[in-house]
Amino acid sequence: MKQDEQRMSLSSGRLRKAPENFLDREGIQTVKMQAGQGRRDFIRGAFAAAATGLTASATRSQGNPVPSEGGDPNILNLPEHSRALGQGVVTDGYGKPSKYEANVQRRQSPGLTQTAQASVSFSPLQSLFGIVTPNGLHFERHHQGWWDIDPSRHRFMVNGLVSRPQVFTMDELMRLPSVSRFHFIECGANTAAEWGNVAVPTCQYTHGMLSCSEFTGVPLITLLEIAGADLKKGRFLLAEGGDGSSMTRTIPMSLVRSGEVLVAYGQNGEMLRPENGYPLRLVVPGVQGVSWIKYLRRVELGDQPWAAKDEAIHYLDVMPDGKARQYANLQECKSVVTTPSGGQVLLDKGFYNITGLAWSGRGKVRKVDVSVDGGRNWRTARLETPVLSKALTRFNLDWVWDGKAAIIQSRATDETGYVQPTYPQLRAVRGTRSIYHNNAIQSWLVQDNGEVKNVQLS
Ligand SMILES: Nc1nc2c(c(=O)[nH]1)N[C@H]1C(S)=C(S)[C@@H](COP(=O)(O)O)O[C@H]1N2
Ligand SMILES: [Mo]
Repeated sequence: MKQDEQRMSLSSGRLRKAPENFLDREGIQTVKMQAGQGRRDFIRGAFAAAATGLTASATRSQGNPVPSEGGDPNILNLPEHSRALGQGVVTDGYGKPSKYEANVQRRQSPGLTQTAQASVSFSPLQSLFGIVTPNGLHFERHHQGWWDIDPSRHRFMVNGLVSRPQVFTMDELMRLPSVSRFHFIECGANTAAEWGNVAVPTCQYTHGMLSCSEFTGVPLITLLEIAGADLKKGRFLLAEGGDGSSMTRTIPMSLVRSGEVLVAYGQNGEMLRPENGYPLRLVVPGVQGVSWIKYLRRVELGDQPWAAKDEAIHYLDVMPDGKARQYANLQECKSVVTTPSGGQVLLDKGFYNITGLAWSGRGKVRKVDVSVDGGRNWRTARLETPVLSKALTRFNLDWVWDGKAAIIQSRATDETGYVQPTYPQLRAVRGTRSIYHNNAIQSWLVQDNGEVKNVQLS
């Protein structure tokens, strides 16, 4: 109540949205010229170069857009759309976003990879609402490029420790009883660039290897049962993709037996997009993205982990003692404030809605605390419904910005009681040489001029 009154009495602050078109052609040119330097410097330099134009043009002017005399021409002069005939139905058989939203795009981080086929594009988290990622903005991670595979020719095989090896067509799979569930997918390398230091400017690039969809498909356990799987001896499953990357991953049967792992064809009410594995992908809730095999063509049931190339020598956690940890698959509890976030500009003092996303590979998010003073004081954010297991959870918190520098952080706790660590806490356990599984608390510095910067507190 008190907060609501406060909200009404204060004017609402305006926000310059994130720099969705952050890297213009010129910025990318500069980036290429800097490519001689070390990789991390290279990436950091790339963003710095691209950011120059941005900060210079940031203004805090403009008051209320309604002139004090004469009224608002946007109200007084009837616009064309109120006077003339609009466009007919099916102008576009498959609708697109408004042209005014053209800058909301998934984007590739300049200098991160040598080719566009073995690369990543990041979801524009700062521009999204709720918990669902629109299919066209789902992040992408390909090891050998993507394909649009003819579903009538796609086959899915189940073999190994089964008494009746099976080959399914898409038609056969889609006739079986299906389930639909919301889950996040996060690449194990999300936030990787930030392990040592601040590296990239916006939450699209720090946290955008993250998406959440309603997936539809058949529980893998159903297909194993059809194949007469030996569920006593069969303790590990190999999942294999059909693209040239020969992406193969070991999935523990404990995850499969619970019925959570899906052989999915649907994503947010339609078929998977080609970039996301059309016509078939594995959904492994709570587990890092690499195990969500796309273009899924085979699973084999076995009695031990396979030590495939993408688990024996890649996707390892380098620990402080120099040893590499294998099979750390779970995405621990994590959160990020998406507004205000890096690259945005607060144009006035006043009310702001702090909003962000929280998730845990172990189940539901129980609580999100938000600090605006770098972690000294915390307030509990509102969790918006639905709060689902192993799905993104949206949180919101009222905030009145007084125009002074502020450091905004979010700290999530999941239903197991696990609390998201600070960078010092994470580094104490994991060191600084890792790539994967960085779930540290993110800090955004709101400067007194309103510009928001990515920072790390030691
Ligand atoms: N067949 C195949 N499956 C794959 C990959 C791939 O390159 N080929 N990349 C993996 C990785 S590392 C991630 S993070 C996710 C990314 O899924 P997305 O592209 O739908 O976001 O797919 C995984 N499954
Ligand atoms: Mo990944």
